[in-house]
Amino acid sequence: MRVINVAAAQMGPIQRADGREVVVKRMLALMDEAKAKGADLIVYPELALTTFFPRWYMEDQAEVDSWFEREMPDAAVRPLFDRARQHQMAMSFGYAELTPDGHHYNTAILTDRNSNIVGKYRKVHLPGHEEYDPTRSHQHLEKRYFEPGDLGFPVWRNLGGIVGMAVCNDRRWPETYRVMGLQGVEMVVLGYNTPSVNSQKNVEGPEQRLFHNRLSVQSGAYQNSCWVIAVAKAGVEDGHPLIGGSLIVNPDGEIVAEAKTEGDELLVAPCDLDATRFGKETIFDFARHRRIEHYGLITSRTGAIPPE
Ligand code: CDT
Repeated sequence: MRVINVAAAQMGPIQRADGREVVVKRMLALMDEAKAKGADLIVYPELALTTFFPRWYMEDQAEVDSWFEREMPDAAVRPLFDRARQHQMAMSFGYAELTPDGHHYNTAILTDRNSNIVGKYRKVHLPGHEEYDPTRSHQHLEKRYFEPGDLGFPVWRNLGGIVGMAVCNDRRWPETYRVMGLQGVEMVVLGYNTPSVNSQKNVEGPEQRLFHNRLSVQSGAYQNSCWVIAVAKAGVEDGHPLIGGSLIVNPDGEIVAEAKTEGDELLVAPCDLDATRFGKETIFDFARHRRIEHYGLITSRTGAIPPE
């Protein structure tokens, strides 16, 4: 057995006025609880340090940039790195990254037990739109504020396993998991901020959104025989509700832990990486069963083109 005790640290809402220091204190409390429960790895949500700011339409670039981190760790986040090292706990969390040469990404990092950053991932599948859209019940301006990630879907050796990352909307795309699956991924960690209602279809409410969350994460885990840890930022942020439903899913696609609240809530489960082997050596033995000669359209065509 190669067990990683994983803590999925769901976070309740972060209001627009909440400073990073306040948020980091909440993250530290979750980390201490994770340590008390024997966690080796703690996973926090997408954009864990701030409110989900892409719901706000902004024209002033200085205001936009105030939501981004220019270095990692910066002063506000350093206590998290220090505590994680003290606890000998690896961690992953999402934040808005502004690079020294002016690029903006929706990023997640992975650290080892000594708080060294061993992995960085930049969100590839950016949902939403670029301009203010008055037809929507709320805005989702990720395409305005971020560039698509430029790092692909790497995986890293950490904690004796092979770990990959994704961010929110990426979890809905089978390509995300498969590219990591082809590198032998054993655990995918991801965070999300998912509005409880579809801004373009108000009958799609929280129940259906939670269903789609489970469907995406469970199928990604099963089809690639890996663990998936999916962690929400949840609850009502300045009047805008986000779903909870954080999940720890095993390589059979089964849910082993699921959040019950929309607040700060810790799920801890022992994840045996050797449990990925059966699926990887049988029904999803890619080397034996994949037929890449038939998959060309996946990388040569972006949108669907139906026959005449
Ligand atoms: N943060 C994020 O990627 N949220 C999206 C909302 C999709 S609706 C524009 C998600 O896939 O959950």
